Amino acid sequence: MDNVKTSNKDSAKIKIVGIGGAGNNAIRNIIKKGINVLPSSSELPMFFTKARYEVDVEYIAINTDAQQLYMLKEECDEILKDQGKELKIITIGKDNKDTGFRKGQGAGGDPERGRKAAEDSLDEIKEALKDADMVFLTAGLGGGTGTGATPVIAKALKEMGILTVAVLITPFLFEGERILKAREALADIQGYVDSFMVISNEKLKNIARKDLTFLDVMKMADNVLYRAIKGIVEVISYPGYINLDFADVESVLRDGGYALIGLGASTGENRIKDALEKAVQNKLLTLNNIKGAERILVNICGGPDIRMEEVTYVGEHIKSLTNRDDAVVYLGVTVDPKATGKVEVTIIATNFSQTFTIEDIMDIPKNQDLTAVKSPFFGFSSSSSSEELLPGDEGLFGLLLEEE
Ligand SMILES: Nc1nc2c(ncn2[C@@H]2O[C@H](COP(=O)(O)OP(=O)(O)OP(=O)(O)O)[C@@H](O)[C@H]2O)c(=O)[nH]1
Ligand SMILES: [Mg+2]
Repeated sequence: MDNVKTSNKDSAKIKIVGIGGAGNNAIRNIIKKGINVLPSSSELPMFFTKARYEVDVEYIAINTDAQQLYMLKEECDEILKDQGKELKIITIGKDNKDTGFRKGQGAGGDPERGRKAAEDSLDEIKEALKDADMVFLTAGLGGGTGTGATPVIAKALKEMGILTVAVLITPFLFEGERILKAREALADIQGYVDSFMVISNEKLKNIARKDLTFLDVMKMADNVLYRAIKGIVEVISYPGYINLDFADVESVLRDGGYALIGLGASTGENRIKDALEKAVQNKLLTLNNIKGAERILVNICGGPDIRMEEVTYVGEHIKSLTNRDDAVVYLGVTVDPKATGKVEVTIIATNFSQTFTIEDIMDIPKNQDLTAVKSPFFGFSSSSSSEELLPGDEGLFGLLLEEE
């Protein structure tokens, strides 16, 4: 912990970057659903106004596919204009006779083209990211653009010393050899970013209710991704009784390696116990257990009726769940005046003592033949996961799961 670099400012610039088709969809979903960086002052009790931490969130979409980017920009700018913002888009790459790459026309499932495109546009990408305090990189691995470009961008961010967290989606098993490409890219990315989280389409498919459609499952993945990023950004920005700020979050995420984010919400008599349990055993992310984690950030968000004993309960239990005496816990409490009756627990756990294999992280069964299916042009329409379909949080954390 001694050499963890932290910032001592009262504001932070966070950039959320979506790379390739799935990454661009993720950006759309985040912008549509929104992140609460600033609750309006009138909603807050007086004493919170002092604890406010300024967070500026900027959205950037990167793709080789220019048409997807223009459509996305039009849609997102309509929503962002109320906040006085717009989506920044970067079409990467330049014409290349050797690889057959044409600027603006996509990478056709070839990670090599995606990689080259990012390298050809690296100056523009770095220019767009250089003033960030923290960057989220999000992409679906398995295609050409996200798979090839994300490692290049992650490497550049490491060289710039910017705190970087990757939130990655990995393919369904039936996508065959795309999994092999995803595995390779994940191994690279993990060497460059501070922390990374993986949302496995395959895992979601396995735990989802059996009557769900293909698109429903992808939307679940997109919503988990949304909740993970929203969880981290809101912990930093939302004012609290016990306030966690950027430096705390940075201490947990800097050089954190595999990161688990858990989210749990509950109401009723046993709400705190229930919410904590759900957050710790987050079925939606791979490796759902905080055992072995050295650094943990926990934020409890409740209504004004949140009880002292509830906060104490979380504080007392969380460390024992890691099974480590040296675990460091950062505990925050925020109060949302509109959330009476409800508690939400957000957990980010990093620096696990055990080493995880890429197969563990991606949920790939042992002895699986992954080369059988050739799917270089396995296509997803760019708006496939854009509409609201799920009934809010319940949909994400309950109704859609087989066992709940
Ligand atoms: N959950 C979810 N997964 C997606 C979505 N779109 C694609 N994926 C997954 O992400 C992987 C990569 O797909 P894309 O993001 O479309 O690929 P790309 O990076 O644009 O690559 P090229 O189109 O070849 O340049 C796929 O194999 C799918 O497993 C989406 O909207 N939601
Ligand atoms: Mg694409």
